[in-house]
Amino acid sequence: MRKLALLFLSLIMMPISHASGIAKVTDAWVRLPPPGAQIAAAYFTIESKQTLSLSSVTSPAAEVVEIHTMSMHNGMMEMRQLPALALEAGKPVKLEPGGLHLMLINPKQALKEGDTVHLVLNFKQGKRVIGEVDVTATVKAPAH
Ligand SMILES: [Cu+2]
Repeated sequence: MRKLALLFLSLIMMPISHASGIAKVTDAWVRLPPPGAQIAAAYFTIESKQTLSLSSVTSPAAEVVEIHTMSMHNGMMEMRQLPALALEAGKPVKLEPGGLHLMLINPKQALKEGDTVHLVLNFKQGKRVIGEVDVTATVKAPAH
């Protein structure tokens, strides 16, 4: 019983980490939106050594950031918001055009090619907040 209490104590006293040790994010970019667009999509590859979930994302560059998925519905591509993005230990997840993406809603400034957009990724394990990871994404025109 005492051992269990100690274990619990050490778990709740674990500091919230700002290190990138929680998850590795690579190739972060934002698709250059058409002029006047009120949304922009962001993509990256994310991998975590532990099973956890990307529970929310914020950015100083946009009013709201949502996690979206795309799927075919009655022959039409549809976007749907996900409450969280589940990550399995050691399995990279790719956010890419036509699939999973972050949706930046109401960008605070018009985005130009080469701009950098700061994203803060918040992670949870079950209901427990485990920390955040800062990501810098570069605005790029889609390569066709
Ligand atoms: Cu979307």
